[in-house]
Amino acid sequence: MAQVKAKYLKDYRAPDHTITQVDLSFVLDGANTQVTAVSQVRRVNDTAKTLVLDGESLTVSQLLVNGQAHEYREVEGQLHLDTDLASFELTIVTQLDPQANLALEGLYMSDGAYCTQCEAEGFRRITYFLDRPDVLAVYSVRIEADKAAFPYLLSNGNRVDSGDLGNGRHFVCWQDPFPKPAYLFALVAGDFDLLSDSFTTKSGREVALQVFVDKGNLHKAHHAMLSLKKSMAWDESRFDLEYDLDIYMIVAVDFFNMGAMENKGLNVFNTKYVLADKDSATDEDYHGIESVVGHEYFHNWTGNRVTCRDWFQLSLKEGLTVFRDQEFSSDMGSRAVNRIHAIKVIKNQQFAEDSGPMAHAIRPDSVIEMNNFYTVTVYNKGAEVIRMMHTLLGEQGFQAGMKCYFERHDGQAVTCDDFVAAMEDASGVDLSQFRRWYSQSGTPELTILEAYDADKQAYRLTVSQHTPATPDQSEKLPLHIPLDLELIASDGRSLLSQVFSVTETEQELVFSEMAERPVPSLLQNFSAPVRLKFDYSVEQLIHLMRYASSEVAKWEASAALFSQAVWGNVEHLKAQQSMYVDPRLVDAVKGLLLDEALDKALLAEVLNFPSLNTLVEQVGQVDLDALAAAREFLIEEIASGCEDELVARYRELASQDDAGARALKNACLTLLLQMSDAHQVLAQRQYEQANNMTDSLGALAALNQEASQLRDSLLSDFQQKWADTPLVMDKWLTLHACCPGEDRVTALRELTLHSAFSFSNPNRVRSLIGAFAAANPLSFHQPDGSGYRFLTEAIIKLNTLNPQVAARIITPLIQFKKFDEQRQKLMRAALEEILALPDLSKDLYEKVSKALA
Ligand code: B3K
Ligand code: ZN
Repeated sequence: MAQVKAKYLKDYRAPDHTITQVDLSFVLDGANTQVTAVSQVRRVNDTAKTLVLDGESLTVSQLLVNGQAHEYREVEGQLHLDTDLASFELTIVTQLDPQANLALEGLYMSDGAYCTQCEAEGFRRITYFLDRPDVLAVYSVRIEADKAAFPYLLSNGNRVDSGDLGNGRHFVCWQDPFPKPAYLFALVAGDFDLLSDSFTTKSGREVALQVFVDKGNLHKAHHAMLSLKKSMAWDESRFDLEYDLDIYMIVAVDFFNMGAMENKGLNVFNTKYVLADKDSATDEDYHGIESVVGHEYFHNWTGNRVTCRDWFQLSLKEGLTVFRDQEFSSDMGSRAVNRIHAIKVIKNQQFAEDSGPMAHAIRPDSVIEMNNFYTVTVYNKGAEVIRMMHTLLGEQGFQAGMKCYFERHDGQAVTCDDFVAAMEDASGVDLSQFRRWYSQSGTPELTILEAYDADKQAYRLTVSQHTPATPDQSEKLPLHIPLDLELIASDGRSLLSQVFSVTETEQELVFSEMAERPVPSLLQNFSAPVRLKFDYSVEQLIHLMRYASSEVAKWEASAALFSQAVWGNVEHLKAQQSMYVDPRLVDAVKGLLLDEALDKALLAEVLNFPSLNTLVEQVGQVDLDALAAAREFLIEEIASGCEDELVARYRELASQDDAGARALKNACLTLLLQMSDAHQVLAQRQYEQANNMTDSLGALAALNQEASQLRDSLLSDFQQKWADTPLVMDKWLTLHACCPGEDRVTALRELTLHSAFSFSNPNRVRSLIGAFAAANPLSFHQPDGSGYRFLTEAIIKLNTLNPQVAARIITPLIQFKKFDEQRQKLMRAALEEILALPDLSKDLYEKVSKALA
């Protein structure tokens, strides 16, 4: 493969030239699309003699400097142009073929519409440019295309002109008054259904809101529109941030590499995060739409108005914006349940990333392919780092920090350090040690020991922190860890609730006047993204489930109780002893099922016992087969111990029409079906009577835990019903991908030929192949290696088709260190095969070479 070089944060240099204004003109004409870019270039480094522009897969047909032809060289995918002018106008005309662009980066076609994706470095596939986020220019855009096929021609900012050109062609001109980096540029041309609305900002400005969807889908756009209006209102009330243009557009496209993109004034979305009605979308889909619409909207301030100096600073906008979208969801719905979902992402996925070959800090030090760093670490751990600052500063201090950040940096491209400095200066809280969270990778372990001195009535916690070395970094320093804890008396009274700052390698917390040994609720609300090591007894955990003030702490206690019991049985299996379930555990679950006052969505979270992936994440090395057996045994025992209560609760919930009730009902159903086939009839009835997708899919998912005739027949009924709705067929593909069974791969290979599947659409690939590798660990890790083979074949195909998607779905294959020797050998062999590909993409090269290093 071609030489690949890593880029380093330490090598950052301000640009020699900048571009202040660019006028783009697109003549959209299938394979012969022409782009003219007229840039006003200014030299910022007086000694610079060469302008170096980025470009990829472009054909230049003309290049002028101040209207005169000028010499240039193409050097390793860049364009070099010698000049010592202090400022000049640069005109470049390029040709490109959007139809041939299957990587879905730059200008490409999605189902007959033109659209763009420029973040991180896609603009260089549109024209030669200073494609770096610290070059901010004012854009004007003219788009010309066939009028019948492309009645809507959209770009950033405000529409300033339009007209007919004869020959059935027309044009539209756009102007974006806000200077922006190239990654926020967008263009869309196509024929859509349009949902229009408006929002009046708090200062009284009227903003036109438009959601564009594929023809025939207008009725599915309302939830996205409602979510947008809620987001706009929320950002005003909670963050005092108002929208700044006269129009906000969202376009939903079917071919998209990720969830959505925050281009200034013109968001492009994956249909998955726009389209919903209750027949075809689950409650979870509705929630996902609200959160992604919010996320992209919130970027308008955290990302667009203030952007990143360089891509190493990605968490500046992503961590902060995830934090903001999480807060939005929590203010709109259940704070506890939202927090639990966020915690699960960290514990299941981020901890896995941090203990694998791709471990990196939330501000990475080196990058080969930037697209590989849109990770759970940068996004979700990044959001936890922001949340910790929020915890340390409080809402008021944090908001003062935000205000200071915008006052200092509006219109600039800045660093994570600039953000922390604003927080620090506005609040007076010293964050110097805290900054290490930005540069240090790996998951800290927080070990806590307790001691009680009855004579002195003193309770002591000894807290120590240690971050294991990661492949990218051997030395680790102590971090500033906010430790939120509650002490609870034996009668359930809360004795103390407080956030402590842990800053030393080891430190002690002593609590006096403790008449008895309290039960500690540690790391409440997951106050830091660390692994907590505390040797809880069964009684202590049950006490927390009953009395902890925080609902999240109750859930944490239940999950810990369950995990401990599973690991206990894994030991029994190893010692060839029979497995065992503590009756107190069954009683605790029964107690929760009988507690009508408990929030239903929260109880559903408790009953969705830790998944195999969650459990795998808790240890360094795993015997997957023993773990799966122990987990299944425990669930079956709990379910049979609570069978009557589960059935009663299920029946009572059947007629209730709210998301919490549906979540709990489906959790009960899943447990009942795992316990016995006799309950299949409940699932069948639920499927047949369902008037919404959450109920239909809940029934299918519960049945999908085991092969059965009923499962097969309902799945084929589902397929017939939804054959014409790709987003629902994705759910069908995922059900197939996640069904257990030794010969899953044969069935899945056949499904890759099914008309519902296509390698060129990322949603289809993620739903079938991605879901199989990430969410069906037992089939993926079949000892014969068939799961690895299947994934590898798909990756080899995607390497040339869509490298970004290939590099995303490879994740479970590079995290092989936890598995036994035989499996590791097979996984490594698969990776060797990929590494040897003659045309290996940078995206895959970076991940595979690190995994094999
Ligand atoms: N900023 C985009 C992600 C771009 C991914 C590029 N590979 C979406 C978001 O985080 O809002
Ligand atoms: Zn984002």
